[in-house]
Amino acid sequence: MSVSSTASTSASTGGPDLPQERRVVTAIPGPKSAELLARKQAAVSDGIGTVLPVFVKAAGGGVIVDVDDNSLIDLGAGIAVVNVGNAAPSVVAGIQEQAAAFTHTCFMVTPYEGYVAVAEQLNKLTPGDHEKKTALFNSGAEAVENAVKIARYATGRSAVVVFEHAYHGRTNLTMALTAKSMPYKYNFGPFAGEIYRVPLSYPFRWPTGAENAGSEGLEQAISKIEKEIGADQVAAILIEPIAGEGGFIVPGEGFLSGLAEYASSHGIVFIADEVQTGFARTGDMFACEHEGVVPDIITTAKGIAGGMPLAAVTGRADLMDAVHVGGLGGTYGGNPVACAAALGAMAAIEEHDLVAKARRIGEIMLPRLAEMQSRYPVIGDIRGRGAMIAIELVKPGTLEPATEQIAAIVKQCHSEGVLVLTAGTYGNVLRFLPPLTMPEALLDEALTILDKAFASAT
Ligand code: PLZ
Repeated sequence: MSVSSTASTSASTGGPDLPQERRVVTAIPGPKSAELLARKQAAVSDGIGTVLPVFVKAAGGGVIVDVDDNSLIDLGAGIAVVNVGNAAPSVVAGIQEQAAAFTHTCFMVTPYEGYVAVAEQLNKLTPGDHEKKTALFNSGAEAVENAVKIARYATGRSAVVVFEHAYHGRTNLTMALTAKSMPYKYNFGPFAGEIYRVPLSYPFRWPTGAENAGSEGLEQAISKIEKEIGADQVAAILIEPIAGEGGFIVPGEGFLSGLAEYASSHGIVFIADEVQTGFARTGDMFACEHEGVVPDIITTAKGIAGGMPLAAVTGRADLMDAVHVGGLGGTYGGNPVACAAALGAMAAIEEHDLVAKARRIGEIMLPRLAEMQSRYPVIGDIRGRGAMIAIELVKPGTLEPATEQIAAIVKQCHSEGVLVLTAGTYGNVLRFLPPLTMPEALLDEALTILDKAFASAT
């Protein structure tokens, strides 16, 4: 257990004014968290797992403070959600004002301006200058499901092409779209039909070398579509511009743009799932912008509303309007409080230039990790963009997952007050998703702790 130099303060409210320090004053988890964990185990379904069982009392800037008064450096942002920082002032103000006015009407019953304002913003901020429209939902999975519904309706076709290593959610249709069995799909079938999986360009693991992953990956994916489905049967090609849960796999250059071109020349709807990559995370407002790709439909959630549950489908107006009136919706979709939070979050991204902050985070992290790679051969690959960075751990000189080492490293980071997450089809990827409001000194300290964890684990 280590204790920071700064005196411990008892935080009751979060936000950016929370002392920005790492502070470990008890074992992790501490006694109060342990007590709550026992209650959780008695009351909450075992199906709901926990990465790090410290119970939170406040969070903001780059830290999470637990009920035992430990202050952890947050390299997860609630899985890429609080990009603007936890309890961001503009988000909190929006929520408070809206909640005091009204909390719900159901937009399909009696509409309100906030929903329309969010739609206008998304139509403006997402890639492409064409006419766009938006529909709002509650979760990423729900957005993806609706994007597929819209694409099928508009094309009159049923096949949906997805990729190896993909993650799109946990509902029945999105489980079918997701690649990995354990823990997402195992024993939960039968799954929805007309879903076809094709290879993903995965440079680190590409048999003929990373430099060929873009072009050869594209060739393989298209060949599979042509031979096994038939292009004119395909309603949509659905892809994460950077595969998130799959391990922050950045496809080789030309893969994404090639697929988008192929889709467009065959009347296939190209859907970019930017649920994890969106809202400044990758150093662009949306990850598709990096290669100048303009999707027909884009799904967003997570970073959209600073932590409130909200999701969106934004796309070409002709597609979004193809569905009959009343064909899309849901009781809570575009809840007014969530919409107010989203307007606050989008304002914060612009006001604090969080796109540039995300780039800066990448510029700090990548060279530090590269230097570590020269000392720790267990680091097989470093990848990602902006503030969406990961390292893949392998037995040195092989592609075999280094699963024991990753567990030891994560454990040590957690006990030293640095919250890190894992990912990857093989469970061997350490991923970093700091809030974009992370102070540089804290990021630096987190990397030093990580370095120490590698030293003792490898
Ligand atoms: N699409 C690209 O990353 C959610 C999953 C956490 P929901 N990723 C985090 C977990 O283990 O459940 C995600 C995503 C992409 C869709 C989703 C689904 O978003 O808001 O979790 O439904």
